[in-house]
Amino acid sequence: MKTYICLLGLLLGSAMPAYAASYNLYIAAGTHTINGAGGTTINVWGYTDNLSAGPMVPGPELASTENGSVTVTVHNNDTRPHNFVVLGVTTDTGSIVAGGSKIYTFTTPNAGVYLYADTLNSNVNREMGLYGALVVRAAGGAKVVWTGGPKYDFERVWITSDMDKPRWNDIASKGGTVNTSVYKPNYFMMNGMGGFDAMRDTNTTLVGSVGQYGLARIVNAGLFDESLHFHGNHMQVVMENGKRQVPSEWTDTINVKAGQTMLILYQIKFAKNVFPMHVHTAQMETSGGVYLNGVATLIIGQ
Ligand SMILES: [Cu+2]
Repeated sequence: MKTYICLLGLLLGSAMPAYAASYNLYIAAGTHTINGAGGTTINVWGYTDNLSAGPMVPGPELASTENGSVTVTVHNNDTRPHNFVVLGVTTDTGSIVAGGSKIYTFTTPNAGVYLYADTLNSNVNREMGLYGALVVRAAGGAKVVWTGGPKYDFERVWITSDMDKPRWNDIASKGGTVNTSVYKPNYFMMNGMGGFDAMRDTNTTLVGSVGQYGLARIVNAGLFDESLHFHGNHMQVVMENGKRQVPSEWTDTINVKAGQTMLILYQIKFAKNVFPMHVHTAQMETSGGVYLNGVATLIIGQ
């Protein structure tokens, strides 16, 4: 559940109000299903904002604006210790005991996108599904990447991830000790979905008219680097790990390293055309060994 309070806007009628966002996140154990051929149901741990629902993989999107203030109360309803860290933003890496809760308050930095995750347990907790995105938008609702920065017409958040079901999820969910020196993921996800769903999901596909700019806020929550290839046009990297890229680079393939973030601007070039956006590592295009049910989505020119 989230609530927004426009502090300065209410008090002063300011044109540039500072927003305060407040969230409750619950950590729970449960299952996550990947649909389509090769898909399966995996034991996961995740954050959710719905106490009566199971874990969400990825966790709920947190949103703020430049220099906004965010309060996140994290309730650990699991039987193991967990934590909540916004990478590059918050510094408290201490654990929240089972059954306990902790309040995190922070000011959001540059507009962009940030990974939040459980950093405990040698990456096992993150791999199990404890991750999500913090989106920081420009002040005042402007469709610019940051105040005074490049414009966009529409935006998507893409969270990529991977899971090693037999060696990590099956073991950790049953209380066993994962041998973290062996990681051979067999499920690769785009916004928690296999590619077959992600190529149809209207919150994931990049859809626009010729000339429009789509902003993709990309978070690699997985443990493998993602080499993402965009067909149909070149694009510009405008931010990497919260750092603005000026002048930005034109490319058709980007490498988003494990745990890192990137913002790209892609201009729709062709009407009535469909192009793929996919990971360039064949193995990572799969779920349960089935090709194209991995990290993939579509770019659609209307
Ligand atoms: Cu390609």
